[in-house]
This record gives sequence, structure tokens and C-alpha cells, in this order.
Amino acid sequence: MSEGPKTPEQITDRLFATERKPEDFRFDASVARVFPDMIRRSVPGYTTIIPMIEVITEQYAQPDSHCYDLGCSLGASTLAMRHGIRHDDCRLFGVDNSDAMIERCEHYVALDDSSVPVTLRCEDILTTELSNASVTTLNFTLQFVPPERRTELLTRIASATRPGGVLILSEKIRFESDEEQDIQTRLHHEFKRANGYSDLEISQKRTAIEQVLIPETLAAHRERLLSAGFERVVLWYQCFNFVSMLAIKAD
Ligand code: GEK
Repeated sequence: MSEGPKTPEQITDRLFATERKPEDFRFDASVARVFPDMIRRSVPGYTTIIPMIEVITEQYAQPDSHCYDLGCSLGASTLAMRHGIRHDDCRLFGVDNSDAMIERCEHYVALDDSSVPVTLRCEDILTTELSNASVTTLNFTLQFVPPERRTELLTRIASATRPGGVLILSEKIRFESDEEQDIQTRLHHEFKRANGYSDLEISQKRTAIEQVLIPETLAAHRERLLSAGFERVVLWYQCFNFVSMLAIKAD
């Protein structure tokens, strides 16, 4: 008897398993199809960070406010936020500029059993409308925004955030010291090997992504968040060269 169609979580990422022409990484239909497996096996800490986004949202979502998940992909962080919201009058928005991601995300949201209203927008996070925010999440998205547009985006988020509201910012980072950079990069590649990626997959993915994912140091992130209008920045998670910060707006 056939086991039926595979659910997305079961589809193994083999996009870089065979030799391919070097071209920049894009969030297209082939990536959306394997995305849950790709991100879980590529980003150390992702499976810890998602449930913690629910915990943080529960602490900071305010009555009658908006919550935003910017760069929502298939909605893992959106649904974590949705389950953390305890106020009937909160509204949640997931935004991504990949049609393929938003199309699949709609199915996940429809299958989820929370009653908090979710609106998905296929839009650029640089121009999407933001207002009355209590919790905003950028879970591994800012790293894909051109560095020269990052201050403008974070300033817009901080201005749209209510007193006491927060931004959850998860990023791949780089280190000031070359020695630490080498150690942490090697450990990240070992994590990928331990998750079944071959040396060819690791090196081809690295070549494809290095022009589009631009990591910055923790100091650069902190400084930018403070100058954008947040009062305090707390590093709440780190695994190798992947971190998550909480930027808090003054009460
Ligand atoms: C998760 N948060 O599963 N406007 C809108 N979307 C964008 C933009 C932009 N300017 N740039 C990139 N994206 C998710 C994971 S993935 C992270 C986020 C990763 C979108 C892009 O289409 C993709 O879906 C997402 O940001 C980044 O918790 O793949 O490492």
C-alpha cells in the first residue's frame, strides 16, 4: 500500500547535492518545497528559537495591538507568535515577498487551530505598512536585506512599536576576530555534516548564499538597534554563529 503524499516536513533538501551552475540563492518554489527540512538542518538553534518566540510573544504582546512576522516564509515563527498571543483583540501579520512561500504558508495557517486572526501579505518588508506594534519578529530575515537599507527598516519598526513593545531579531553573525570567525564557521559546517549534508552540498550552498546573506557583528546589530529607537538590547540565544536578540522599546 502506498504511504500517500509526503508532508512538507518529510521532503529532504537535496537542492545542492549534485554539481550545479553557480547562481545566487533565491526563495523560489524549489526552496519553498524543502524549506522546513533545509532550515532545521542548516540553522543551529532554529528548533529551539521557534518555541521561544511563542514564550517571548506571550510576555510582550499587548491588548489591541498588532504583531508582525517579517520574512515569515512558511509561517513557523508566525504560528509560534499566534500561539503566544493571549488577547482576542490582537492582530497578527505575516509578510514575505516570495509568492511560493506565502502560497504554502496559507495552507499551514489554515491547518492551525488558533483563533487569533492572521493576515498574510506578499510584500517587501521594506515598504509593508507597520503600525501599533507590540511584538515584531525578524527571524533570520534582516540578513537578506541589503545592509544599506537595514537602518531605515529598523527605524520604521521602532517608530511603529508601542512603549514596552519588542523586536525579536535572529541573525547569522560574523565575528571581529578572524580566529573566532574560523572556529565558529567550522563548528557550523560540522553541525551541517552531522545533519547529513555532504561537503559538496555545504560548499555549493555557501557559494550560492554568500552574495545574498550578509552577516554583521553583534556590536553592529546592537548599535543599530539602539540608534533606531530601542532602549535596550538583550542577547537571549546563541549557538555558534547564530544568535537571537530582544530589542525593547522604553515604557
Ligand atoms: C522562519 N522567519 O521560519 N521582503 C519580504 N521578505 C523577504 C525579504 C524582503 N525584502 N527579504 C527576504 N525575505 C522564517 C525564516 S527565511 C531565513 C525566514 C532563511 C524573506 C525570504 O523570502 C524568506 O522567506 C525569508 O525572508 C528568510 O522562522 O532562509 O535563512
